[in-house]
Amino acid sequence: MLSKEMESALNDQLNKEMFSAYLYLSMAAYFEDKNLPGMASWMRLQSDEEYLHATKFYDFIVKARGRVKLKGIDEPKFEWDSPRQAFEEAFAHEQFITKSINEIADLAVKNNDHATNTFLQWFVDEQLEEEATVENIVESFKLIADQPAGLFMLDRELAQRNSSSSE
Ligand code: OFO
Repeated sequence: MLSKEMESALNDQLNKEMFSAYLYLSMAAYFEDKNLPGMASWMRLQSDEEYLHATKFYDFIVKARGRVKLKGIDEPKFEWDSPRQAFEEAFAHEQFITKSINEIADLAVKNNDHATNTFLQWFVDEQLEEEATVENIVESFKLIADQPAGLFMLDRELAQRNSSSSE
């Protein structure tokens, strides 16, 4: 059985994952508007992944006999100065999510809640991967330095992502 403190932290994280899905869907719409279909598709898949992350929290809370409490999702940003800025913000957001996951894992350790701590280890690994993936894209943006041909190539490259590339 989850402690009330743990239940609340897991529900908060569920909300953050839903916000991530919303944020990346908003970025996908931004890229659609900029005629960058590869980046739009990449972000759309990222949004789908975040929804899956949220439902992993949902399923765990139910399994651990806690109570899921859904909260309002903040309105995501609508406009970015450039495609590069959107990916830089996605990277910063992933760093924020990593910090949040680590804090819940710390809480689980402090409370001797081994089941929650074990559940969270999947997310600890996933965050390593997510940060590395988005950071690589940010590095590619730096290399192309706003050249249209480079942007076109990067868009084509990001279009290659498929839903099975990561969970
Ligand atoms: Fe759920 O990993 Fe990104 O936010």
